Amino acid sequence: QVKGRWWKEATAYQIYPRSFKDSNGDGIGDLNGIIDKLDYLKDLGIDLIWICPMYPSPNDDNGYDISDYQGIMAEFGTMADFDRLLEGVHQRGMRLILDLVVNHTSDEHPWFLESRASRDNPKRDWYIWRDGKNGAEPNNWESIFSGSAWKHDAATGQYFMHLFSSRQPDLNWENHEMRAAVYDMMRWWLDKGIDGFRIDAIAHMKKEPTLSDVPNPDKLPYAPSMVAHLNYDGLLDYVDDICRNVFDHYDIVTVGEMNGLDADHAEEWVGENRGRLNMVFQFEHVRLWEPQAGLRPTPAVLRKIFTAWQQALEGKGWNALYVENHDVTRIVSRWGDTERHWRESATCIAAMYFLMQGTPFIYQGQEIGMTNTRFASLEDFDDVSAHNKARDLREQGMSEAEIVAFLTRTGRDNSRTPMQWDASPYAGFSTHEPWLKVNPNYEMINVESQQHDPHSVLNFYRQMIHLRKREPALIYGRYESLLDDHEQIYAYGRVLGDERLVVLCNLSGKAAEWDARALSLDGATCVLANLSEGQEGNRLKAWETRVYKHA
Ligand code: TEU
Ligand code: CA
Repeated sequence: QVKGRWWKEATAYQIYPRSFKDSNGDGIGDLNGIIDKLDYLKDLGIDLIWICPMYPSPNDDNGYDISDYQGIMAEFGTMADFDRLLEGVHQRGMRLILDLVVNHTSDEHPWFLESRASRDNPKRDWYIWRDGKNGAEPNNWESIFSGSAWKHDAATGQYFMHLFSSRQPDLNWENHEMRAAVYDMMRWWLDKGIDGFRIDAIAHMKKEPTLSDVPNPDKLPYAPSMVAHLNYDGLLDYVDDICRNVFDHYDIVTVGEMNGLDADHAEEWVGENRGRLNMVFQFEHVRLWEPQAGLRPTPAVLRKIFTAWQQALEGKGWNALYVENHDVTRIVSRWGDTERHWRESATCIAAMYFLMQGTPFIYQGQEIGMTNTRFASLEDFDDVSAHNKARDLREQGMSEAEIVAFLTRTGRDNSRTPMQWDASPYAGFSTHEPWLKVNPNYEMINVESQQHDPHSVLNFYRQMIHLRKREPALIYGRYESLLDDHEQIYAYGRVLGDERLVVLCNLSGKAAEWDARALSLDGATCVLANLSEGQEGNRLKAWETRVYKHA
């Protein structure tokens, strides 16, 4: 058993650089802004930082369309700034991982410019080019960002594949020269001394080899195509090749963004005896909330998913724990209650996911309970996928107001509004109007106002992080699901030797009781709570959470 690895004990923090902190007053977050906030992160208890892409990019998808893998986006700074950032992180005893986006590049990447130049260009096969079929696209696949997954290129008369935006052509992982170039790039960053990678969209790298049409029972213009490229058969061969050529030669941490994986197959990806990735961001709890449903998941649903992952990897592999990132709406708006129990629900959900076995990730702003924002019109949205979706919905006959309402509920821009540092104009993020509007609630929800309030969401996170650092059972202990049939309370234990901690979360707006015969806290001490009163007997108030220790 590989125990005691630094990344298992770490608490991780995700930075969306465009929205974190602007240091030079142009309304755009940057690397020097991150450097300015390293002490804040250290003080919070963060050990590991993941920064979303900060490479040169035309910003069709805010940096996830990379035009130079070995540079820094001019708006974010220079390579010298990056080197200072890395040094600043290491000086403080923290680590830094970067976003590795190799399912696709930007259409402005030199590789693609060459590839599109002519049919016989040596890099033609680095991307996925096909002839059209009967005057239309090569197949009926829908892009993840709406519309066709193919774009016609007039210069050579063929189509190229793009599973995301049309400015993000997919790399052809069947091509070994392309792989070798990508591996050189990975080594270049690792040799610079970064501590690992979060691997973007890894689930989509392998495509169904014949690129045939997918079933389209609803006769849509383009058919949902996940069956042909989400965790498709053979994907693990690509992963093995990356590991053998690059990852195996470094002492790093790797986290794959792995939609389409369930607990039953988790070990294949992160089983310690398989030697592949260290962790994956699984999607089962995130996909629960599909726009259409919009319903808060019950404890039973969450318990089922999380318990399956906890049990599948016990003693075999390691979980990445998260409830927010830059692709999903804010968790307190999604699962909590921002109207009546904002603080309580933000902290209750926090304790629920954070104290399981795995490395917890916090997305910027989550630690102060940032919420979804308001959008007055389509112009308030930045995200390319939101605009593509709007186009589709308009074609389906939806009104502008309905589209805005739909995107307000579901849009990724909700989690990309500038970080709320204080109550000054633009929330202390910048002195200039930011690239995306600040959430109007910044005067109420911000770091400064929570810093010295012992009951704030921020201080709950800080206490929770430090509790986890103190209690080995919260890191290495076995997870046990408790109160299995409870309709309001999600409860679990963490057991290591003689130590036992119990996490209780009332995920509802009503008081909840449990049967003391099913779970007794006799002799246990409360070590973390989100309400100062309460703590009486077998009863939790609305959205109350308490953590107990038996010793
Ligand atoms: O997201 C990709 C992603 O979430 C897919 O893997 C997922 O299967 C799909 O969205 C299901 O709805 C990453 C980044 O996190 C995101 O910000 C980028 O826009 C995207 O890749 C393209 O690079
Ligand atoms: Ca700036």
